[in-house]
Formats: sequence, structure tokens, C-alpha cells
Amino acid sequence: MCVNTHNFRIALAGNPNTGKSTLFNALTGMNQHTGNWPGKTVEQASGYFSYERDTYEIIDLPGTYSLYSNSADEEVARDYIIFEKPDVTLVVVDATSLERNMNLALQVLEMTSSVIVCLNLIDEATKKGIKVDSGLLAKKLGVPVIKMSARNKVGLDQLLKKIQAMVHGNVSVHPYRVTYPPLIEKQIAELEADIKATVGNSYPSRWIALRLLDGDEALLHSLKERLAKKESVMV
Ligand SMILES: Nc1nc2c(ncn2[C@@H]2O[C@H](COP(=O)(O)OP(=O)(O)OP(=O)(O)O)[C@@H](O)[C@H]2O)c(=O)[nH]1
Ligand SMILES: [Mg+2]
Repeated sequence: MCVNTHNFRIALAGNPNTGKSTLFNALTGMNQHTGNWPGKTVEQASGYFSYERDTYEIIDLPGTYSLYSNSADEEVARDYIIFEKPDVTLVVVDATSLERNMNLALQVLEMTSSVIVCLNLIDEATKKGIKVDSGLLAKKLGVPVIKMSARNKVGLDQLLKKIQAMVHGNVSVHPYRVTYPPLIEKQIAELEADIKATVGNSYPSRWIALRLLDGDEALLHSLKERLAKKESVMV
């Protein structure tokens, strides 16, 4: 029998307390281990699951409110998405406080297009009389949105199907990108050209330009380290 096994990587991002680890546990069961991120006192949990003919590694990123360089947690989550380039990033959002959660979701959409939004705690939202039009949200964000209750294992199958479709290139996405005031857009365009010339197309140049305009020294440092490593491998 010929089994066509792929290995895909999935990252779980989101604000603290949105149910990332609950979803991680629901997907991986006992197939998981925890440790520390190299050089950081931030816990790292990774695990495995399979769905139909594919196997996936899933990383439970630390919960954060943004992905700048404000803390080790933020750096770990950000570096993973930018430098390790997971095949899919699941952004777990709390359906009971969507507005607050959108900040991180929009930041992730600036970094990668391979995003699925997990609209979690939908049971709590329903209890509170909050209705979310997930179809409209998906249209606005330009990526799939799946209603879920990770604790009750609701929505898992739809999520798995969507992950499978995305890793096989069967989902078309048009991620919402924030438009900044004209002066900033002009500076982004100027910087982006230089960034592309330096790092090629392997990193999201628009997002890097934004971070540099914001004076994000820690990102610059990580980027330099990565480029130096790449060069030493090529020599
Ligand atoms: N009602 C309800 N509770 C949930 C659901 N998913 C998770 N929870 C609960 O929400 C709380 C937080 O869940 P976690 O999975 O620890 O959240 P997290 O995102 O990993 O949190 P951090 O690691 O701190 O970022 C726990 O008490 C879960 O049982 C859900 O779908 N519905
Ligand atoms: Mg957690």
C-alpha cells in the first residue's frame, strides 16, 4: 500500500486565555512534549497529529496581545511565524471579545497569508447573547474563519478539513492589510525595495518595513542573525 505522507507545520497564535492549549490538546492528545525555546525561558509545546493522509507538527505559541518586541513571549511567537514559516498559522480568537482580539489577528495577517481564524469560545458567546457573523468576518479578513468550542471539541472537523485544504493549496486567501496614512505608505514603499534587495522574497518585506519604521531594534537583530546564518551555510 502506498501511503502519501507529508509533513506540515502548524502554529497556534492568539491572545492569552483564548483556548490555544485546549485546542492543541484536543488535536494532539498524548502526542506532545514541552520544553523551553532555545535561549529563552518561555515554554515551548509541540505535538503531532494526523488527518487523513497527512501528518502535522503543531506548535503552541505563547499567548500575546501583539507581536512586536515587548517581551520574550512576543519575540518567540513573532520569530516563529516570520522565520520558521509554518504552513498554516491558526489565530485563536475569543468570540466574546472579538474587537480586542482583532489587533493580534491583523498583525498576523500582515506577516503571513496562510492563516485560519479559529473563532473559539463560541459556546460562551452564545450564552452571552453575542452573535458573530463568521461568513462576514471571513470575507472582511480574507481568510477562513471557523466557529469553535475547543473545550467541547466543536468545530474540530471543519478546522481539520480547512487545514488540509490550505496546505494543499486549495484555499484562496486575500488577507486584509491595514492601509496606513500616505506618508507612512510612502516610507514603506521606499524601504520595501531595499528590504527585498537584501533579504529576497523569503520574508514579508512590507511587515519588516513597518517594524523598522517603528524602530524595532530586536527584530533587526534577529534578522541580522538569520541572514548571517544563511550566509555561513552558503559559504
Ligand atoms: N467555555 C469554553 N471554555 C474554553 C474553551 N476553550 C478553552 N476554554 C477554557 O478557557 C481557559 C483558557 O484556555 P487555555 O487553553 O489554557 O488558553 P490559552 O490560550 O492556551 O492561554 P495562554 O496559554 O495563557 O495564552 C481554560 O479554562 C479552558 O478550559 C471553549 O471553547 N469554551
Ligand atoms: Mg496556553
